[in-house]
Amino acid sequence: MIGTGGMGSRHVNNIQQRISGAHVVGLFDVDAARLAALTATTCPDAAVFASPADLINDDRIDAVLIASPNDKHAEQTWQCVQAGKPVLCEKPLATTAAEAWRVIEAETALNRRLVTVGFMRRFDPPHTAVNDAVQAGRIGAAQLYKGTHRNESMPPGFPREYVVSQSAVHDIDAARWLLGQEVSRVYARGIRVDPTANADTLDLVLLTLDFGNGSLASIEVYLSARYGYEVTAEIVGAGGVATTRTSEPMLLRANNNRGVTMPGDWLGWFTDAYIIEVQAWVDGLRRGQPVGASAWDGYMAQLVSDACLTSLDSGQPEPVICPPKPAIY
Ligand code: ISE
Repeated sequence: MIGTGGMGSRHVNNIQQRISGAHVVGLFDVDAARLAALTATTCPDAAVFASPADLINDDRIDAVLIASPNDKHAEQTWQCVQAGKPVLCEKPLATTAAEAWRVIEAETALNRRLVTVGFMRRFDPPHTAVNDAVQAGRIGAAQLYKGTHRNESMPPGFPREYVVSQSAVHDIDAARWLLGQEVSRVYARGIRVDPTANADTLDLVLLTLDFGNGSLASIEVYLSARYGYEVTAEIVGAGGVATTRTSEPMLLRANNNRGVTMPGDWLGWFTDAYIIEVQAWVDGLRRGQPVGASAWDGYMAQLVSDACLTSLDSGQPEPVICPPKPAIY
């Protein structure tokens, strides 16, 4: 495990307590206190490494899960590929498409997939149910992806590009996955709603994506929705519509109110998806079959993200020039 912040420590706890077939044998983080807390409780037998490279290249490590800061992902994933170690890298694979392409070059040189990118919605039961309906032809040819992605709030100083390169990449990947198509053009617009946001940060964005077969996507990403955390996805087809649904644990009627409690972030909303994702990754590794989003998906998410950021600046639709997809993907 490289990185033991909010996401990394959730993965550590899931692996130790909920995942079968794997356990945490090595940790790296720059925060010694976080490491001490984990080795004192959840993984007392784990070795603490002085650097990501030391962990990646140690013979005791069979596979690596990366949850370090975004700007470390591409280099650490590249190091795993160079070491021949399977790796699940939390999204985004990279902060730009150019950075992600270096990982693709390393994997294609090896001529085998080692990389899974942590687009966990591909393992989220409401999303997989929509995908199953689409794949089974139950709604006819998929025409339109409609997504809403609302965060309760964003950390102070959230950089302008993160609303797309860190947040919207989930929706971009989900649209590509559920429509089964590549993006050909984007149009991105945004509004600065939160007065505490950086002057250049647009915390409510609307992305319109065109796909190669004429299908479309409309994606709202709202980083300061205030009421809670919520993600929805819908595929409109030629013969029907498939929409994600979540079953809230309890409906509360009290004080003249009737409603459900909303989680405050993705760890609460996608609790099961993170477990299903890592269990599928571990099971796939044991079968020698990588699962989930590939480095190509990680690259395409950043290529579309780059175009969306350009569109936000230009105020115009921008093309997405997709290179040939290497045969290993
Ligand atoms: C965060 O990094 C995540 O990956 C969450 O799933 C997403 O909802 C959030 O907007 C991102 O900042």
